[in-house]
Amino acid sequence: MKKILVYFIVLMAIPFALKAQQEPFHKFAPLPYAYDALEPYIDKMTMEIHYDKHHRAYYNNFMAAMKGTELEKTPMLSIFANISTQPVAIRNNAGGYWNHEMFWNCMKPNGGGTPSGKLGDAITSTFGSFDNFKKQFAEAGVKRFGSGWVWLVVGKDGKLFISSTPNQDNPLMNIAEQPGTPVFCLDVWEHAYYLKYQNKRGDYINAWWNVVNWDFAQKLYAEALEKK
Ligand code: MN3
Repeated sequence: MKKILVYFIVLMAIPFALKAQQEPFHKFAPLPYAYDALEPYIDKMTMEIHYDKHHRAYYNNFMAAMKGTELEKTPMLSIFANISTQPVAIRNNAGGYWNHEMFWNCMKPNGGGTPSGKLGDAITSTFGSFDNFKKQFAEAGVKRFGSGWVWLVVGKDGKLFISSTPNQDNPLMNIAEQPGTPVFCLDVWEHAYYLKYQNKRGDYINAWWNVVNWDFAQKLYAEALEKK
């Protein structure tokens, strides 16, 4: 009787084992909220196209570019730490995939406000005030020539700084001019705002502060400090 029970359990487990095997190591995560959840600041159509077309294309191209290589089972942080050894298709699409997943989490419905706790304290002491931080962060976004990102980063010394990267690069990449651990980011590619804000990138950034997710940044900041 016991043997039959063991056989039964093993048989029941097979579909789960197969599913685990088929599931890719690098996953395409669902958007953490509805497409229209960030209205009126970020419009529904922009979110649909940004997530379901742009982000998905980066993911699919990343999957295709690494097919059959060890990257299929390599953690993103290791890929980024050695990105200089990879073809440009990996650099652009791994970056595009990972940066966007972070960006979705840096926003939430009914977001905004100011960060509290340790991150809030660190921002105030580093930049003088929260308003100064916002001003410098927005300036980095407006000044980024062409397409790219703005980041709030924890450096090797544990201190915060603002940086901007071109294209789909990020501060985790070993080719970054200012490397570190990002805790907060803003997409300033035109596809992130053009439908609603056209050429007015500054207006997009002003509106974006209303949907930022400081809880997420706070969590990443605590994790970054723990790793020191
Ligand atoms: Mn984008």
